Parts: sequence; structure tokens; C-alpha cells
Amino acid sequence: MIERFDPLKGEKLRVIDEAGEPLAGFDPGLPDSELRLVYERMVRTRAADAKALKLQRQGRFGTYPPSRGHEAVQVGLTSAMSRGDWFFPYFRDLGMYITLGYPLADYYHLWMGNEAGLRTPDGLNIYPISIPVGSQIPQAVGAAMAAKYRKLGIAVVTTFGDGATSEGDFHEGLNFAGVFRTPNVFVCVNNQFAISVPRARQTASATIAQKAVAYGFPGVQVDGNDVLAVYAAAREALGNARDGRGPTLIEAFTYRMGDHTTSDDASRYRSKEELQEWERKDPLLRFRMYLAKKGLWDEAFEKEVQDAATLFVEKAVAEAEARPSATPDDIFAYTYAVMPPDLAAQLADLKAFISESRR
Ligand SMILES: Cc1ncc(C[n+]2csc(CCOP(=O)(O)OP(=O)(O)O)c2C)c(N)n1
Ligand SMILES: [Mg+2]
Repeated sequence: MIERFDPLKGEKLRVIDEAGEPLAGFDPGLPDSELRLVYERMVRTRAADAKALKLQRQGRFGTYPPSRGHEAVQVGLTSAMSRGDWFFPYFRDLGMYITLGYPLADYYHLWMGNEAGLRTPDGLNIYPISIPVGSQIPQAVGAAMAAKYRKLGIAVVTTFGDGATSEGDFHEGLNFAGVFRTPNVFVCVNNQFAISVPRARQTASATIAQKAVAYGFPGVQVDGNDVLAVYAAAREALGNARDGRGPTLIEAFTYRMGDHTTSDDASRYRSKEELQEWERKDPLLRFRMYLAKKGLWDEAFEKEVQDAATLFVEKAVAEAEARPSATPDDIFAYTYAVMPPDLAAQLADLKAFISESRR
């Protein structure tokens, strides 16, 4: 199916149109219970994101990158993954964490400033978040190479933004993946901006998906506000990776409805009209219309899902805030099993500075 969409022509895979109508041909055929679960995950993600923003404004959270508008990519992709697959995230992936079952309290704890929140619980194959743009891509390729040598039959997924495609790491990673046919699924969350830099200033290519052509493997552009389109593309790409048919690049075309982070003001570089246009394309709204047409959504279901999301979020906040605050040691604790001498010296300096400034 992926190969039927020519990335050079900018054809986008779509399953649901903007009015919530199903389009013939590519529906992944999920059972009703799964469809409702996907919606619940999207609602939880939106609620958890909105809460994070409020906490930041109240001084209870650190700098935070909101992801309103990305829910279809986040939930569609991870809903298609299997337990054994690995995930190498970027910094705007809240819905991935929620869908993969990472405790929200841990995720909040991280953005509250404590790196202990990055420790993935046993049984979840999630790598720590990469803040340096694109650096997770070669790491994901290395992990996929290892999986291939060990014949694990798993896929290794990594996400990154449109801005990351200008980094050397992107090109080195994809080139290597193409040559060695690693079991990778590369997902570019093209939200059309890298902070204030628009996509047109990032690359002269018509699409990001077409970059896969140069590396010798399939690339597909999907409507990133259509959760079933993302799911369908991801399921096929994951299957190809697991079965030894090599990597795929998925470009999910979407929009970040909020600011880049809580220290940004997107109204300085994007128009109100543009934002309003994308609010009409809201991924939750579209999926809700689709579910309603299938008789799977009504007001009572909405209330049930919203109430459950509020409870889920409030529990995570209470749990994260009940934990001890970060200490100076925490800044140094989570990189090496045994701290190298230069870091130990820096930690001693920091402690001396703190105790002196308290005197
Ligand atoms: C190597 C590197 N350069 C610059 C930055 C600063 N920075 C953080 S996010 C960002 C833009 C990323 O844009 P994109 O990849 O499109 O992801 P998005 O934020 O839009 O989700 C930049 C330049 C960084 N974190 N790492
Ligand atoms: Mg971007």
C-alpha cells in the first residue's frame, strides 16, 4: 500500500477525510473496541498536555514542549507497535508515552526537572528522550542493526521533527539504514516549523518523504491529522521491518497548534488565520466525527472518556508532586554507571558553591 503513494508527487495517504467520512481502500479494519481505545488515548494525551501547560504557568513544571495537534501521529504510530519493538523518541512525544504504557507520573516528573523520570520501567523498550535535535536517529539505526544481527524479528521506531531532517545525523542514519536494510521505521513529524523556521526554509525538496528515495527505500507522506492513516502506514512499515524487508520513512504532515515550548510565542511568526485553519482540522475532531458516523461515539461516551482522562491526569500530578524534588546529585547521576573523575570534580564544585552561597 505504501508504495502506491508517490512521495515525489506529494500524494498523501488518507483514510478519513476532513469531514470524518471514510475513504475507500485503506481502512486498517480495526475492531470497534480498538477504535474507541484509540480515541481514548488521544483524549488522554490532549488532557495530559493541557495540564502540563497549566502546571508550567503555575511554576510547578519546567519548560515544556506542548504537542496539541500531534495526537493522531502520536497515538496512531504507537497503537500499531508491538511489545518487542523499540522506540527512540524525540522531545514532543507525550502521546507515544501514554499509548506505550509509560507512567504519566514519570513523564511529568521529568518535565518537573527530575531526570529520574526518564528511567524507563522494566518491560518497556523506550530509549531516553533526545533533546539534541536528530541525535536519536543514528542511535535507532544502531539498535536496529543489533536487532538484525541477533535475528530478533522486531522493529525499531524513531521520531523526529521536520527541522531534524537538516541535521547530519538524519542523513547518516538513513543512508546507513538503506545500505544495511536495518529494521527501522523513521517517522518525521512534519509540523511545518522548527521553532520559527518554516518548512520551506528547511529543505528545497517538495516533500520530506521523497528523501527516502535517495536512500533506496520507501517513503510515504501521510495525513498526520488522520489517526487511521498514520496507523495504517505504521502497521505496514513495522511489518516490513520485522520481516526483513528493510526500513521505511513516514512523513506525517501535521501542525503544532501550540507554541514551540512554554518559552516561545508562536504568534510572532504564524498568523491567526493559519492557526484557525488547522484548528478546523483538529485530529480529535476528525476522528470523533468518523466514530459518530459509525455509531461508536455519543455524548455519554465522550463524558465517560473525558472523566477518565481527568482522573488519569490528576492521579499522575499528585503522584509526581509527592516525590522528592531533584537534588544537585541528580543532575550528575543518570549518565554513567560509575561517575568519571571530571564529573565528580564538577559535582564537588557545585556542592561547595551551594553551601557557600547559603552561608
Ligand atoms: C542539535 C540541536 N540544535 C538546536 C537545538 C535547539 N532546538 C530545539 S528544538 C529545535 C527545533 C526542532 O524543530 P523540529 O525538528 O521541526 O521539531 P519540532 O520542535 O517542530 O517538533 C531546535 C533548533 C537542539 N535542541 N539541538
Ligand atoms: Mg517541526
